[in-house]
Amino acid sequence: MNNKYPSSFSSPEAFEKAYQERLQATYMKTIVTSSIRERFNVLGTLIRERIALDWIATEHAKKSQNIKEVHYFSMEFLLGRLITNNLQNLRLRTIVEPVFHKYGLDLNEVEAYEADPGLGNGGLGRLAACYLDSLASLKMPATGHTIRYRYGLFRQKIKNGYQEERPDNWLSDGYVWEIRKEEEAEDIPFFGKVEYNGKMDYLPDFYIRAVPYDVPIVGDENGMVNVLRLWNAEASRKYPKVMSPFDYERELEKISGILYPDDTTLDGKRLRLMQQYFFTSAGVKSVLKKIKNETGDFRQLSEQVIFHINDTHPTLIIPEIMRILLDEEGYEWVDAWEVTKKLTAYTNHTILAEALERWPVSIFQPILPRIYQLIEEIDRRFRLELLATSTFKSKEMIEKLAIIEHQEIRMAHCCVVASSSVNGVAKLHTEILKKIEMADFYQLFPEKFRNVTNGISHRRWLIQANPELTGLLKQTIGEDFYRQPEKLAKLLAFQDDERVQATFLEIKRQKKMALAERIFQEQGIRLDPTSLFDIQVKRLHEYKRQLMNALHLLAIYLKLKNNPEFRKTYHPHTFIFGAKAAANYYFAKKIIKLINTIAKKVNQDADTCQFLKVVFVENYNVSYAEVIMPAADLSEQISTASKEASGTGNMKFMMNGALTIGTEDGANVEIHELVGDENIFIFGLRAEAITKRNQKNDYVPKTIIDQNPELKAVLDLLVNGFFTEVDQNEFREIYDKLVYEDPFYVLADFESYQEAHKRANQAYQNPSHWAKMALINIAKSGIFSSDRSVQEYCDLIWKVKPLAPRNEE
Ligand code: NBG
Repeated sequence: MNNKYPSSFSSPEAFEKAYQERLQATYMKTIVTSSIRERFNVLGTLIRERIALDWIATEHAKKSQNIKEVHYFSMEFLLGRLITNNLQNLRLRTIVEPVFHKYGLDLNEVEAYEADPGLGNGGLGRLAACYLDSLASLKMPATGHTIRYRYGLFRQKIKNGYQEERPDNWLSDGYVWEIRKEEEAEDIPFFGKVEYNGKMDYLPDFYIRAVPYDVPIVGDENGMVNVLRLWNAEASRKYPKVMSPFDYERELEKISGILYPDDTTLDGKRLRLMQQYFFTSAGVKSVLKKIKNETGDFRQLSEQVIFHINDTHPTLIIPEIMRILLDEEGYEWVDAWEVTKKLTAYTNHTILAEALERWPVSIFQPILPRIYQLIEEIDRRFRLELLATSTFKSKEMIEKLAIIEHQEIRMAHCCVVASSSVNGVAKLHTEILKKIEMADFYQLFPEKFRNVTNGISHRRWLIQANPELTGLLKQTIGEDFYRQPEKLAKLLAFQDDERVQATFLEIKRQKKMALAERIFQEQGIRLDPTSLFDIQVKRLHEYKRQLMNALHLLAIYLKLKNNPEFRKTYHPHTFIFGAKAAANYYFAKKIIKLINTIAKKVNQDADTCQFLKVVFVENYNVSYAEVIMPAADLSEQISTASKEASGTGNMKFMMNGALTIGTEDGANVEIHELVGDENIFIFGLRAEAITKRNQKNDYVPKTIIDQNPELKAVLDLLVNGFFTEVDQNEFREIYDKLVYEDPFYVLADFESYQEAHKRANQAYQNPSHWAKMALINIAKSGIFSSDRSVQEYCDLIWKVKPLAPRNEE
């Protein structure tokens, strides 16, 4: 098969020729005179052409093997750049790099030109991207579905310490990887009414055309190419009768306009719901249509496809399958329901009440009248089922579990009732779902519940982001961990090896210098790479407690100022934060302002700045994370126990040899179990204690302040004019919330957090011991590869098998 690939990458010479010719033909430029943009676009195009044959062969193999495929639906895919991934997985770097060298060009610079598609907010979207990567690398047939948002998550600017949001126009120069598939477009209906004419006739007010753009997801040197399908909203050929062309155009623009519009307003809510139906309906229709075309009927549907519901946003898959089977295929309800149950699986990613979706019927019904009827019927039948049980038949219980109640549709309930599987994303999170949040459902459907702990692509987060560490690992334990990340465990045998320890520390220093250089270039702040890099990067949210981190470093600052003895014991620290706050999350934005205000004050203090620096990096995103993860000594994972479902940043840091300072929350619990007490800094209240306190409702933060003068002094700084830069009341709301409410137990955990930091500070002063701890963390991190998670999904939930090798077809 290989000899049929385009010759462009057969050797460096062939590449040079193809590259030269293509630059000439496309841009009328030579390699030397071309711009970085032109170099990137042509390189990307040649790589895409190189992918083409594998892509076609994968499609063919899926069809001829008639193998089950996963369709992973997610409102978010935080892909990051693809060029580095593609160069790596196709092993093209050794062909391209010499040619770039020959012309004195920097391949990294060209890779960095690629826009980082921010089609997601944080962990949930990045997880989906890692899962696509692993699915392709494990040769599992899979397609991702999402929306082709014209604007991804905003670009963050920090102005005078405040966050400002700028549009992320990632498509402005086109997207070299995507292929428009006009032929597979679907019309999606909205509004209108349902009439009964012997059968249900839905007469929508208008249609929006969903046109797929397919992005290839390339497996690790295995010939596999899966697809991420981005659905784009366009004008339907069926023109609306009830709407002016201008209004229609506006509707269209909004549907694939922006990620997560402000849903605190009615308009935002409506739009969000339309987006959800838009891509789920388009995806389900196109998949079922293809199966019907290929096999003629739906008799084997559940052996051919599984639809994954990533958090509740794609819940409408459920009534959409029902609609197709009932209204278009003439199924009876009971049969359609049996099929739908087998076809769907749901992952829950949070227990935070505000993130659990509920739609007021008054919004939902007018937009999706037929779908609403189906949900009503699902609800009605579910209530009858409950009535027939002995445990759940009371009125209160039915109200508690029903899908529609108090004029609201609860999407999570719909998912649990319909799907064949419900899973949490880390052991603790799944236990909380089973014992607390969904305890009744667990009693009702115990067989549906399971755990799959999250994972990260070790290809992106170790091999690509940290080639230096990868090199050391390769030399020390060989290359098996590329394909079998659990083989990182072989490193345990080298934890005491002085040479390995020293090389690890040297690599860490280099990666810290690289991050320091970027921060200096972008923000003009100089950092000392011999200081301890203590890093907290993730979305800004009260439960993640960036505020506790900020208060702690203020306490350190005070001690450095007032206590000369303390200086002797304190190894210099650099505290690095990166976080975007939702545009309408006022309190989170205040915390950003606080961190920046602290940074300014502290960094300017000549008295202490050799001991303490604070940086808030601007516009933290996937590409930035690739520079940050390898540079951390200490990884801050300090959420209020029970609130962080899993976390995945914690795993990326660990795999790059950072030690965790963290609470017993999410996957930290599993990291702790693996590395043992002595290789992690655990602190704080545990989930049960937090839950108990919440139930008792007897937490009085004031009592903690009264017992801890140091904490009191720190809190006072927020309101006593200490920050001369800002109005004395700038941080009053933060102060008040902590002192009078403290809903996330920042003050309750403060002292124990300080203790954990003391232990870390001490440990860091013994470099070879620190290196040993880091090596143990790396060695134990293999289990957090998303290859392991995806294998579990395939075996336990999706029942999907890899494609056979080509020569076995
Ligand atoms: C997030 C959780 C994280 C988890 C990711 C991926 C949502 C709704 N949830 O803890 O907060 O790691 O999902 O599972 O974004």
